[in-house]
This record gives sequence, C-alpha cells and structure tokens, in this order.
Amino acid sequence: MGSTSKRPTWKPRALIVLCHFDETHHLNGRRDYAPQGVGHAFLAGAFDPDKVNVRIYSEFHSGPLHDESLMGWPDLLVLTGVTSSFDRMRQLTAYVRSKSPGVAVVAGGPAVRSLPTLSAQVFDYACQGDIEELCDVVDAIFGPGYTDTPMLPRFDLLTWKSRINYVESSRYCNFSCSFCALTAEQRKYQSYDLDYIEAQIRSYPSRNYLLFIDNNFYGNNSSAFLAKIDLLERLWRENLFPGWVALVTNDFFAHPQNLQRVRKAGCLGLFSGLESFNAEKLKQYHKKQNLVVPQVETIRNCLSAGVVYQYGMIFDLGTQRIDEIRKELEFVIGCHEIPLPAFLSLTIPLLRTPYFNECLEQRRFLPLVKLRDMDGYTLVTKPLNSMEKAVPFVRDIATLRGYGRSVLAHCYSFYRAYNSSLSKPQMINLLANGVRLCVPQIIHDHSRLRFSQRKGERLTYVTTTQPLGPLYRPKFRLASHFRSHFEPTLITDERGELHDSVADDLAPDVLPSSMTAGAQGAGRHRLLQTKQEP
Ligand code: B12
Ligand code: SF4
Repeated sequence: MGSTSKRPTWKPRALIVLCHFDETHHLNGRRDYAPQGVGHAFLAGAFDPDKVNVRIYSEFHSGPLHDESLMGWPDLLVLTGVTSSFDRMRQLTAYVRSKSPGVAVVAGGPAVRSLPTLSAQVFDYACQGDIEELCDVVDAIFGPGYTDTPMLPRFDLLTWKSRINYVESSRYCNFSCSFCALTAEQRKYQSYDLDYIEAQIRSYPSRNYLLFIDNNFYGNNSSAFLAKIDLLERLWRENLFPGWVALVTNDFFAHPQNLQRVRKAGCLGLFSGLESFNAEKLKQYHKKQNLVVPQVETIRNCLSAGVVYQYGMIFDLGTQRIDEIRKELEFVIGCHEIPLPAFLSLTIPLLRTPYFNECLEQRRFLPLVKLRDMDGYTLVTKPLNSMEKAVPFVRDIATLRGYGRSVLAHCYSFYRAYNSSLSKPQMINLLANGVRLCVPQIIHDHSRLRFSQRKGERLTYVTTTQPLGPLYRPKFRLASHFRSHFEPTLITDERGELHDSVADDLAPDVLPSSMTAGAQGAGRHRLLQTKQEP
C-alpha cells in the first residue's frame, strides 16, 4: 500500500471507473451488450453515501472517459477492469492526477493482481484483495467513518437503461482450467450468504430479468445450491423479476434433476463454458468437468427442458491447425440440435495462468506482445499455420464470416426443433445470436469499425504490428512525467522473451503475491458470511 493520507474537512468525492479497451478500437461503448461489468457498482458500496459523494463510470458501457471536468472532480479515484485494461488504468491515472493534483489513486482487479510490482509503481494503492479491501484503503486515506457497513453494491448508481439486473451469488471457482485468470489467482470458491443475495436483488428499483455474473453459479456444495434456488423461487413467485439466467459449470448437468429444479424456480437460461467439442483440447485445458456428460446430449436436454443453453468456444492457433478448427465449426453449424455459440475467441494466455507459463516456456509468444492485445481477438502466440492463413481466420473469428448461408439454415432448423419447448422470448434470444453472427453490422459488434480512428491504422490482428489506437495519444497536454503512462505494457521483447519490465511479476519462479495470507481483505467481509466448502 502507498502512504497517501488526506483528512477531509469537506464531503470527499470518489470516482470509480470500470476501465476498458474495446478490442475493435471502437470508441462508443457497448450499451446493448450483456453482460455488462458491475465491479464499479460493487466497489461503490464501500462508501457511506451520507459522507462521501460517489460517482461511477463504465468505459465498457459508455466508451472511454473523456470528460475533463469529471477528471478534475475526485479526491479519490478507484480503478477496476479486466487484465487487458491495465494500460487504460495507467492512462486514467495520468489524466486524473493532472486535473486533480493530490488525488489518491486506488486500483484493483485481475491486472493489479497479476502485476503487483508494476502496479505499486503506478498507483497509490495497488490492492490485491477483494472489494472489501477498499474500505481499509478509505480508512487509511480519509480516516475512520467514511465507509459503509454492510457493504452493499450501489446498483442505484447505474444509469444505464437495461432490461437486465446484474447480481452475484458467489466468488471465484472450484475448478482450475489452465487458461483461466482465476486459476492464476488461486482464491477459494465462496458462496454468499442468502441474505446478501436477496438484498442485492431487492436493491434494484425496477423489475427486470436477473443475470447472475458468477463464474460458477452451481458451486461445489449441493445443499447451498438448493437453498439458493429455493430463495430464487420464492422471490420469483413474489414477482420481483420475470426470470433469471446464470453461468454454470458443466458438472451441473451431470444431475438431471438440477434442470427441473432451476426451471421450476424461474430459470430461463444457462450459460456454460463449453470451450470446445474436442475432447483432447478439453483435457489440455484441464477442463475435465466438461468431459463428464456428452456435450450435445447435455445441450439437447437443457433446451428440451425449456431452458436456453448458451456457450462460448475458444481456439488455440498455437496448438490447433485451422483445418481442424474449421471442422469443429462446421460440426457446430451442421448440428441443428444445438444453438450457435454466443461468442468465439482465441484462447488467451492470461498472465500467470498455467497456459501463460506454457507459452513462455515453449517460446510460443510473438515478439512485442502488448498486454492490451490479450483480448481474445488479437494473435499473441505463434500460429501452427502460416501468418497468411492465421490472420484472416483471426479477423473473422468473432463473426463466423463466410458461413452466412449455413448459419441461416441452422437457425431455421433449430427453430423447428425447439419451437415447442422454448418460449418466444427464449427463441428470439437464441436466433438473434445467429443473426448477429450472420449480419454483425446491424448490431454494434466486431466487424464494425475494425480499425482505429486514424487513417492508415487498420488493425493487423497481430500484436507485434497492431496499432495502439487513439487512446494512446493523450487527449490534452500532460506534464512530461506522465508520458510513460501512454506507453503500452509489453509482455515480451523483440525476441518474444519475457520483457524486463514485467519479469519481477511474471517470471515463472515468482510466487504469486495473491497467494499470500490475508490478501483477500477477509476482515471486511460483512454480509459475505461465506460458506467454506469441504
Ligand atoms: C461482465 C464481464 C465481462 C464484461 C465486462 C468486463 C469488465 N470490465 O468488468 C465484458 C463483456 C467486457 C467481458 C469481456 C471479457 N471477459 Co469477462 N467477465 C465478466 C464477468 C461475468 C463479470 C465481471 C464483474 O462485473 N464482476 C464483479 C466484480 C465485483 O468482481 P471482479 O471484477 O471479479 O473483481 C474481483 C476482484 O478482482 C477484486 N477487484 C476488482 N477490482 C477491484 C478494485 C479494487 C480497488 C479492489 C480493492 C478490488 C477489486 O474484487 C472482486 C472480488 O471481490 C466476469 C466473471 C465474474 N464473476 O467476475 C468475467 C471475467 C472477468 N471475464 C473474463 C474473460 C476471460 C473475458 C474475456 C477475455 C473473454 C473473451 N475471450 O472475450 C473478455 C475480455 C475482452 C477484452 N477486451 O479484454 C475472465 C477474466 C478476464 C481477465 N482476468 O482479464 C472472467 C473472470 C470470467 C472467467 N472466469 O473466465 N467480461
Ligand atoms: S470453470 Fe470457468 S471459471 Fe472455473 S476455472 Fe474453468 S474457466 Fe475458470
């Protein structure tokens, strides 16, 4: 932790930003995308609303923060975001320090956890813990009396118009897939107290669909799971929401009664990290939970039970040939019993994961890998195929470009197969996904503006040559010592070896500091009476 200390004699102002780089270099934000990140609303719960003025901003939703008056507003800046948004956190730090001299900057989340040494050099407080750690930081900066107990998310500050209310019922995951950021962090799976879940749901002012953003809504304790479903059924019957969707791991489907139970409790859809139909690949990913039940049968059973099934697929061009991947895609598009994937992306070697270490050891990284390009849509490792073949594949991956007719045929047959078991809104949801894949330009998406704003800066889809884009050019004049905040964080050097600037944090023999005792802010868990699993 840093040592910034400020005893306010006025009502202090805290700005919380969910930082984001859009991989398309699109600058308008994705208002119509689900799920939205809600980390900023959770963090806002740390402050006593009577004692601190709090404002939140999501760059994923509303586009890059450019409002200079807002940059000049806070006494405290809190930053969160996915790993690839680290540079954006650095940029905002420079902007806000420049406009609000004396501001304290607090950052946390996966990027800060993966790069603790580097983060400590940039931010005043580089948090390794959970959201509750923010209360300790606020105490340290403003003194006692400015935090709120219990710490409830401030969904009332979300200004977006949405038909979805986001809720979280657990933290982390009890599996350890080789590519997953949570595997790198090694935190224990935690289910939240039912009162806390209910309080989140009731705190929303409007009746909307519920989306659980949990990594693993099912968890590893069936009685805790069933108690949660009982709660949801009670609240659903109370008409608090029209239905709910959640993300479950594949072991959920090993018990057929689970499907009936969630359906009866108002579940409309489930998302599962299917990742691949290739069993060998799943083993390599250490995703053994996906090998327990046959995949197509699982999906069919789910849809026939009246529950939408959605999934994502990932591809590793460093170990899979494009022909092999195309066969898998053709299998999916040709199989009318299953919906099309909700998203397709490259497998990302997220920092400190086993997959990251493997790429490092096997020298699979490309030269000059930039952290901001670890977004799933830019090549950061050497492909098995030639670059000439790999690049167009990467360019088209998100949208199934080239499969338009087959996708439409798939949608038609899928509609006929499940028209009787799925409701109209459920069917529309799944078919809209097919349309998005076929005609992506009608929805804000990957094919739209796949180039940065300045002429001559077309995306190359290869990290070594990918233009940095407009956000790396400061919006206004900054003091020269802020210049380094606009240089990209490099993960590899010109030879593809670990870059010196991150070696202290990422060399395979470095013990992740996230594993150190007490790093989870445990003292501040209030309503989070976590049930430790056996
Ligand atoms: C909504 C969401 C998105 C949204 C918005 C992401 C965002 N910026 O928040 C979008 C759609 C953009 C997204 C995209 C992707 N996502 Co996503 N996403 C989520 C999801 C479902 C919810 C995020 C959220 O709001 N969490 C709630 C907050 C409260 O929790 P949290 O962010 O995990 O923060 C915890 C700690 O990190 C810490 N913390 C975080 N910030 C701070 C700040 C301070 C000051 C402190 C003290 C603590 C702290 O406290 C929290 C625990 O108490 C999570 C799963 C999950 N349940 O978190 C995945 C998740 C974050 N996504 C993930 C992945 C893999 C992706 C993609 C790479 C997927 C892909 N292949 O396309 C892309 C990234 C694209 C890109 N451009 O880089 C991974 C991790 C990614 C990473 N580390 O970078 C997760 C964890 C899912 C998973 N298990 O794999 N995602
Ligand atoms: S099941 Fe999902 S959340 Fe859990 S480790 Fe695997 S990828 Fe991560």
